[in-house]
Amino acid sequence: MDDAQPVEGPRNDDAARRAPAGRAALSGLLAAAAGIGVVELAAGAIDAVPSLVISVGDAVIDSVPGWLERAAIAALGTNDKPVLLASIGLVAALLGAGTGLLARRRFVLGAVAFVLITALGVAAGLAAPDASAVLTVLAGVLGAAVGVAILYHLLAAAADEPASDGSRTAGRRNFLLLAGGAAAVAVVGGVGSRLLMGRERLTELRAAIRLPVPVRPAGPVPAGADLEIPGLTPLFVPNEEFYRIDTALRVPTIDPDEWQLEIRGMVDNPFTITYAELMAMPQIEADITLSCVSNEVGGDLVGNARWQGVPLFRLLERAGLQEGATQLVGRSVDGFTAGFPTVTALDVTEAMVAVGMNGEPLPAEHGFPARLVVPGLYGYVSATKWLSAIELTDWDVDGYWIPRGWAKEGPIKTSTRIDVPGPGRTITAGERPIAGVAWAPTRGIEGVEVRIDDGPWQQAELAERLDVDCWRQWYLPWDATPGVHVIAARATDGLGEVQTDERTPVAPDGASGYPVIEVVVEA
Ligand SMILES: Nc1nc2c(c(=O)[nH]1)N[C@H]1C(S)=C(S)[C@@H](COP(=O)(O)O)O[C@H]1N2
Ligand SMILES: [Mo]
Repeated sequence: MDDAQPVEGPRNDDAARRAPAGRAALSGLLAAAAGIGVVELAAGAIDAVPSLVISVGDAVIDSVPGWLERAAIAALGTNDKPVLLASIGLVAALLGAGTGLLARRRFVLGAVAFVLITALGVAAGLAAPDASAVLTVLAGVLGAAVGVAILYHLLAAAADEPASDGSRTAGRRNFLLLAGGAAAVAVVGGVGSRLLMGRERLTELRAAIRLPVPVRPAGPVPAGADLEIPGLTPLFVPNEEFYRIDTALRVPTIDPDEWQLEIRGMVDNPFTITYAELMAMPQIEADITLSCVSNEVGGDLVGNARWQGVPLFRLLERAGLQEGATQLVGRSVDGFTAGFPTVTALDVTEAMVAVGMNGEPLPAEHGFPARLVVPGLYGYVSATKWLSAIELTDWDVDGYWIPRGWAKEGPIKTSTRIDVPGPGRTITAGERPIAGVAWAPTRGIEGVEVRIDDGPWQQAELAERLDVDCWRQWYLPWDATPGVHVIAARATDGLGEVQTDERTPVAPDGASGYPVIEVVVEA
């Protein structure tokens, strides 16, 4: 600092105004980033402090109209979460920069704006399940204090930059040092919170679990049930590749020793069951294809897995259903709900509270420690992850997606998908199989027909049947001739119903129509 010109910094608004606008905006942005970093770190370290970034994201998801949420899932698929979080980061950066510019004019104004924006984040955080109000407010205060302090010193340093003797000044050096420090706080906070937020802990918790031997194991997989054609989706989709759809920006981290499942509502004997008790109950295994109602014709929001768990009807038996308990509503720790007819849980004996997926405890993303899996129903009405309660109600209660424009009932439509020829759909002429998967859970697949160009519908070869609840691979040998070909496929379910050619969009109850692809065959 120059001895001859003591700088008073932004306490003196004139001095603050001397900070160049670009520097002021950058100061605000960095102050915001550091403030967020501090709060996120607190959120990572303390369970009762929610991530404010994620809470704001949750608030956006909750308040966005149903059509927009649907459009986002349609456009972004499983990238919806990263895109939302990046947008929040961008808005925070812009707000921070604006705060910096405001503070340059009058520091108090900038400081007040900073505090108000933090307060909005805190307000969103207070809505999070298990948020401690006191700790969340304290974290917000801490973040705002750090941010405002950094803003103050950065502006002071920026204002001090042009040196009277034209040399690189202490101000510039201070600014760079402080800016680097603020950026470091932001990065450490962001990365640290990610690490602390339970990834490792969950891995440990899951590793400690041994799935009990099921009393009713799934049968052996018959030879020929998986055709193993290159490019064809495997019969069982590995857990890491299984599609994921949910409204949870932060995967709930649940300690199974603290987890409980409540069975309540219109039942004679409401009860609560612990994870250990659930694991001690007789379990079944079942191969079930799960599909999202947002799956477009030909889309990949569908997967098949071997699930393990306790049949729902056993739990309902113990609870004692009351007259009029026509709906079973699954409730998640994160507030998500999904409801379906109680009779389905009674009739479909594979409907279960699942604890295992493909021989492992449920992965965190797929509902650890327990979720519902109901063959034949789209996930949005049935497959509640991170399950906390099973509520028996009448039909008037609506699950999460119903008021957002989706049908009250969601049976999975008979569908097929062409996987081969694969991505790009360009192949060379010769013997090339056409292959795919078809599913109609609870009804099964009896046939798949393929049509090439204007030819007749031809019966495809079906893989061995594994179970009516899971998809079936199919293929048709094809002598591909050079040119552009149009290939269509349609399935017939176990009741003899041919998949409809009537095209409907995914909303409100699932896409219909059969897939038609274009293949370029090169000589
Ligand atoms: N808690 C919770 N469970 C949920 C959802 C959700 O948003 N939250 N989404 C449902 C939907 S729409 C689908 S399609 C399935 C997807 O399950 P998966 O992610 O394991 O494939 O989960 C269902 N269970
Ligand atoms: Mo879904």
